[in-house]
This record gives sequence, C-alpha cells and structure tokens, in this order.
Amino acid sequence: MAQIRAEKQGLSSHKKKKILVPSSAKKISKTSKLNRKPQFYGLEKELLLKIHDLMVQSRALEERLIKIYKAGDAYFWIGAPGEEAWAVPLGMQVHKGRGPEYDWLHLHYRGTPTLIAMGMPMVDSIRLIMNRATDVCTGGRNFSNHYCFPEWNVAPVSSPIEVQYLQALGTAHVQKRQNRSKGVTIVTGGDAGTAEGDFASCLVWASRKGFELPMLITVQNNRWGISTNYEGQHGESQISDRARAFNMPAQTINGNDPVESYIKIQEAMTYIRTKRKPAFIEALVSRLYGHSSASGANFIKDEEDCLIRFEKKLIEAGYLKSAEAKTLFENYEAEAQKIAESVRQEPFPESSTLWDHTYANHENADWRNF
Ligand SMILES: Cc1ncc(C[n+]2csc(CCOP(=O)(O)OP(=O)(O)O)c2C)c(N)n1
Ligand SMILES: [Mg+2]
Repeated sequence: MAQIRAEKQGLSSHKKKKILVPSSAKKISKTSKLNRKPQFYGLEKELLLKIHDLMVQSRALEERLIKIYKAGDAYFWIGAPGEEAWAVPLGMQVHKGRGPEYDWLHLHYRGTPTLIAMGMPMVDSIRLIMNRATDVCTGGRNFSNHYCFPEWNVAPVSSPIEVQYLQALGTAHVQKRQNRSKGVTIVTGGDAGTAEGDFASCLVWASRKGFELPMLITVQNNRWGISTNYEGQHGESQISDRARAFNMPAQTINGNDPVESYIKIQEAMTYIRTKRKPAFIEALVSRLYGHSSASGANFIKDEEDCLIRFEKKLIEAGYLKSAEAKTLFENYEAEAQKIAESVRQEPFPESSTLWDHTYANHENADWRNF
C-alpha cells in the first residue's frame, strides 16, 4: 500500500525536512558491526523490521477504521495515520503493567500506534470505533482512539484536549513519592493544545526544584489544530523552547523518522528512569488524513508519509523487498477487514448499562437514583 501511494505521490515531491542526527547515535554508529547500516545509527536489522511491521499494522488498522466510518458503521473517526514513526518507537519502550512501578500513559486521541506497539490486538480498536458492548475500553460508549487499559496503566483518553497534562502530574507524583521503581509517566498531545493553561501548569509542576517528576512530556506537532494552522499562533520558535525554560532536557525531533524517534525516546527514558526528573520531546509529525472524520478523513498527498519514507530506506539497505512490504500491508489489511466483519455481528450496549462506571459523590451517577 505504501509503495502504491509512493508512486501516486512521487517520492521526489516529499517535503525536505532537516534530519537531526541523534547525539548518542553518532557514537553508536562509529562502533557499528558489519551487519549494521550507518544510516540506522546502530539500530539492528531485527529491531528495524519490528518497528516497520508495527507501523504497517497500525496504518492498516487506521485505514480500516476510516473505511468503517465511511461505510456508516461508526459515528466518528479520529486517529493517528502519519504519527507511526513517532508513536510506535514510543510504545515499544514502555515498561507496561499495572501500578506505579510500571509506566503510566496519558495519551490523547492519536494513540493507536503506541498501543499496537504495546501489543493491543486490532479487535480492541475496531470494537471501540463500532461502539460494541464488547469494547473493553469503554463498553461501546466512546469515540475511536479513546482507549483505556487499566491493566497497562493507560488512563482513559479524554475528548477535551490537554487535560491529560494535569492528570499525568498525579501519577508522576505518586511515582516520585514511592521512589521504589523506575516507572515513569508519559503524556502526549498536540501542538495547538499547548495554548491551554494545562500545558503550562504541567511544565511548572513537573519541574519544581527538589521535587522534579519522572515524566516524559511530549507534543506531537502536526502544525494544525483542526483547521487553524501553526503559523501565526506561536511566539516561541519551537514548542520545546518552553520546556527548556523549566530546566528540563528538551528537544525537537523529526517524528517522521522512526530511527531518530527510537533513539531520542530511549535517551530521554533512560534519563527520566535514572534521574527521576522530567524530559521533553516535541516530535514533528504529519497529519495524513486531516483532523478527523469531521474534516473528511481524506488522504492529504502533500504531507510526508513516514511509512513510505522508512520503507524506502529499508529497501535501499537491502533489509526489505518491495513485494514483502506490499504483502505485509495486504495481510494486516485483510485481517482488519475480517475482524470488522465479525464485530459487525456483535451487540451494541444495552441502555440499562448507560450509567455503569460513572460516579457522583462515590455513588453510581444515575440521576434517577437521587
Ligand atoms: C478544551 C477543548 N477545546 C477545544 C476542543 C476542540 N478540539 C478538538 S481537537 C482540537 C485541535 C487540537 O489540535 P492539536 O492540539 O494540535 O492536536 P491535533 O488534533 O492536531 O493532533 C480542538 C481545538 C476540545 N476538544 N477541547
Ligand atoms: Mg496539531
């Protein structure tokens, strides 16, 4: 699929972005063994192919979610095609489990690649968008990409943007206080959302001297907030400049490059796990299908496609054949289609379950009980 799209787009028309060479990666590449290719900064072939596989799976799933919406089998789609090169390496480096000893995730509505990398089965995402009672995240009550996995410390995704930056302070605070493990808190969100006070409060509370919090604070900058573009909205040169003012290591990276993402996340995670202090990453990403179904969910051909970019590199390095990449996509696509057909037969939630898991004053929030 990615190849087909590459031909349609014409690879030469890709936006030229400056690729930052990871600082520690330079050192790694000097010691490269024979089976390592210098352009991958020491990452092994096996790891690269794993990243690619997860990116393909996530893309095939997201494109299926869009088809489900367009076929009338869902009310709304929002998701992450175009963020895989950032979000897959993130998910691969999560120490997953339940409780403060493990990493906590406060994701926004573009978390599919991270969860696929953590091992989420595609069916979970499909049941969620199709609002089936079998949806393990919300019982069929929320939008696509609004995940919730208590067993992996994945907090419920919130539709109001940016509130996750405050909620993340809570789990990071517990992790700091307990100081028993290397568990960290990860928070993600978009560029436009950084205009909200929650983002500023997060930087303030994460960085107080003597009580710095073990947090990876991230922003996925796709240069859009629905239909408002980045230009004209920011006085700062880079969003990461704001975090730097709070004395935390902060960088802006090419989130369309999974190698750069993997290495930079690894560096930041190591720092946070050992120092128990925050670090910040702004990842420059693409928005391949616009904001959501509200803006049509059509493919935007001017955006750089991280999957095509990565596949090209892997093929040039001799790690992957074009036909293999095509088959991989087709297999995931067929699997997702089959799952969607089967989920269509599953029941919607009963109206009697409407108030389950909602609370007011420690009681079930069904107003009819009050
Ligand atoms: C508090 C709040 N204000 C406004 C909205 C409407 N809204 C939904 S997404 C969005 C744009 C967010 O843009 P950005 O933070 O850059 O994330 P992106 O969608 O680009 O990934 C807005 C304004 C909302 N959901 N919540
Ligand atoms: Mg944005």
